[in-house]
Amino acid sequence: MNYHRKIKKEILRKDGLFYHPTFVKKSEREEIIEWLKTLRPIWEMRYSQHNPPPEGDEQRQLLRPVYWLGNWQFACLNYYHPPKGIHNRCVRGEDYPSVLKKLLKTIEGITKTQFKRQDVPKDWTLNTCLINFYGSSVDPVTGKKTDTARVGDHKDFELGPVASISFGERAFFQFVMGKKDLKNNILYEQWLDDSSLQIFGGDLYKDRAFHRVQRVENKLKKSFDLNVENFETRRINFTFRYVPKEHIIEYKFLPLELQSDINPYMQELAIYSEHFARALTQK
Ligand SMILES: O=C(O)CCC(=O)C(=O)O
Repeated sequence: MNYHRKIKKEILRKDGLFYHPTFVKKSEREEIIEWLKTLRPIWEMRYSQHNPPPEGDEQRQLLRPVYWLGNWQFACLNYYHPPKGIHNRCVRGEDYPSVLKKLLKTIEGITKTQFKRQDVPKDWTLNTCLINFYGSSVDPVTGKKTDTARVGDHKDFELGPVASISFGERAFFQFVMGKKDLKNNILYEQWLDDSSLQIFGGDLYKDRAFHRVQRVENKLKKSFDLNVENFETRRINFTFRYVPKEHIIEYKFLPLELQSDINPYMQELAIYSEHFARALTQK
């Protein structure tokens, strides 16, 4: 079966998918980009001493620098993965800046009106956010650039709808059925525009389909002026998700071996973040 359908450049309301191409206002966009300059995104490794690569896999750096708000799901803690992987995975992070808090009130409102009630869990709130920086890594010695602006097939396992806002170059985003790169497995594909909002949820788009970013355009030939080391950022994506309060843990309460695995990241974050500096001193 060919699931492919063409998308029109307008607000879409489908069963489990919502898209608004110009959701974020110019003034809000400017405020968010200014605020982003205060962050120092980090490069994470997928595995760690106490969570080594499983057989057939190897240690690797993530393709892009990241920053998390609300709580930080370190890659080496294996991300939040209910129903089994819910403990010791989401470490309390920084709060959202006010511009994002305001946007989220609207986004949560849209979600509650546009999505089926059974697809929005009780207590659902978009309390955690992954900020992905897409672009090219730059070799500090040779200056050679490598374009890493893509994300392979995956699911977001947090419960309920996920909302995503994008800035910069357009990204080609696909929902696909089945993990293998089969022909005609594309459920839906669309370009995610600068300042757009996408929300997806429910059985089809969230639970059954995988999603991926195939490529990010490079038409504007300019990058964001951010503090991301050895990297040229041409797109930024915020993905907002829900983690129940009881599954968010303070750093000091993590088992000691997990504290030691993420300690280098916490130290790096603490250089510029009061929140992480404080978390490291709490006993
Ligand atoms: O960059 C995007 O549009 C999607 C990011 C994504 O798939 C994720 O954060 O899980």
